[in-house]
Amino acid sequence: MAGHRFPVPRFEGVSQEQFIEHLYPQRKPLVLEGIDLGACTSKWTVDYLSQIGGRKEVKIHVAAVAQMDFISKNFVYRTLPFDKLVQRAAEEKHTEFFISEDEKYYLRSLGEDPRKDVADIRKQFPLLEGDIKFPKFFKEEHFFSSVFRISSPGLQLWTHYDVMDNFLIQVTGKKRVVLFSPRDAQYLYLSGSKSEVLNIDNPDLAKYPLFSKARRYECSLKAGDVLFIPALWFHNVISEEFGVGVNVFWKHLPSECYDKTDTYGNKDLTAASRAVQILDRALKTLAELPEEYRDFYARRMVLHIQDKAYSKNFE
Ligand SMILES: O=C(O)CCC(=O)C(=O)O
Repeated sequence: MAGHRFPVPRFEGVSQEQFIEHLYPQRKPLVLEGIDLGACTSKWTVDYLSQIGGRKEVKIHVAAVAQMDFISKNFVYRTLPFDKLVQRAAEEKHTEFFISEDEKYYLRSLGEDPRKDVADIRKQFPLLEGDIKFPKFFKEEHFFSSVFRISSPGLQLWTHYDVMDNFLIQVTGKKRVVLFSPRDAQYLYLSGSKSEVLNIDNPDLAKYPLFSKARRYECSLKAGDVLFIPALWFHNVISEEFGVGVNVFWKHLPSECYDKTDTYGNKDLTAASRAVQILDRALKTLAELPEEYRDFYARRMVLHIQDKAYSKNFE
């Protein structure tokens, strides 16, 4: 496939100061190796997680295919006790299943009441808390959530962005992550925060011709790696093996910028949502014009937005 590919840079043994002073301000994805994550990377086997994680019910995504699609919803939500989920996600073929014997599972853990509470594995899985240390590269008071990500081998999660900074901790298993810059949003065929292009390795270029212009930043994560995903960077995740990850979101902007009802870390900032609503009203007003005039004023508005709101500080 044409297009530019870049490896995500890897850094070993980075100190808190190096990260905060030098790496973080660049606001680009990077992989940190050799961070002290506690005993989880060796302890969190299928047997251990099943025993210690307990029988708490978790809501999971179940799909007959590996490529999960949030837009067409080619998966169903089901509930399983946590221990069963771990066991089933670790096997290729299931004797007990919902749709098919080779169905795929994905857990994105939630808060107690997902409409009100954010996920924090330390609260929902207290017996596992002592096994994991989060990278101390942001202020504790900025912590937002910590989320279990448990997936079947082969599972691919759709390309999407979140609005908070994020450390994706790969605890066990291998994962390939492809990231796209927020500056390339115009090539990703977005529907809300998700890209319509599911098959990013072999895209249908007749349907999505601009996709080949999107710059791809790729990395492979192994147990113990931590991927920094800056807010707004699109990411697509392919689990090459059964794997357990935990991601930690934090708020790097003043708290009032974020939508108070956001328990997932993916609702647009309140000012962005307001601006989009105003734009929708402007578009309704433009629709009152005859086609020739609507087209002309729409082009002028695009130029005005580019002139006034685009930044030259990001590539
Ligand atoms: O690792 C995964 O399964 C998905 C990670 C992700 O989407 C995130 O950290 O925001």
